[in-house]
Amino acid sequence: MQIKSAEFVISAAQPAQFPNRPIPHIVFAGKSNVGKSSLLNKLLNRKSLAKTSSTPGKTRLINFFLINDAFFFVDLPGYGFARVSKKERHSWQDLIEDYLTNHPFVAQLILLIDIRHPLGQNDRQMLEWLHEMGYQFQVVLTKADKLNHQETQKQRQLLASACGIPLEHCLVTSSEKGTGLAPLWKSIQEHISEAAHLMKEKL
Ligand SMILES: Nc1nc2c(ncn2[C@@H]2O[C@H](COP(=O)(O)OP(=O)(O)OP(=O)(O)O)[C@@H](O)[C@H]2O)c(=O)[nH]1
Ligand SMILES: [Mg+2]
Repeated sequence: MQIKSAEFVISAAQPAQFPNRPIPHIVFAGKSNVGKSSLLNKLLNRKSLAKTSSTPGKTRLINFFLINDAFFFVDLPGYGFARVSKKERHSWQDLIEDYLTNHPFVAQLILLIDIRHPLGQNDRQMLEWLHEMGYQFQVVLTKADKLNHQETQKQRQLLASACGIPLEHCLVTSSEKGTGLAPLWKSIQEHISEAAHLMKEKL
């Protein structure tokens, strides 16, 4: 995909701030520090459009980026971040749940999982919820540069099976090296086209 423009639109702290323009949303979700903001930047070939940090919990609001004036990339706060108060965690979980449950233009959710680790409890909950809701989602394993080829294959198999998805639906990426981006873009583009088509029919 050729990126002609990519701009930050808003950090939403409440549902009233979610953009309501009828164009597809591609959502990046996953554990805190898994590499959501980094992958989003890498896909857009922008160094620091989304803020990244080695300290978990960098993204605390729902950040919307408008791409090519045609679709949104949505950077969610990571789950499982321990160093915030229960109250703050609940408020942002409510915000995410509200967004994912009620927003009519979410075309695809990209669920990021660190390739080095087994699924966490939060990942399992998210997967269960996605299956239950019949959500369109794509699993992406991150930080593949940290493993060798053999370990990568092994982890991919284990994690695809733990997620209950076929191996070929479990993509492997590294934002550090810029690998695995083409198949991910292909998947994103398919969902954008499909969603844009459905939206046109509804309008
Ligand atoms: N080696 C390696 N490090 C990565 C990769 N992707 C991200 N990181 C590092 O992981 C850390 C977290 O990255 P972020 O992109 O900020 O993670 P996030 O999921 O947005 O985190 P929160 O906003 O806290 O939920 C940073 O130090 C990144 O440089 C990758 O592919 N390889
Ligand atoms: Mg982030």
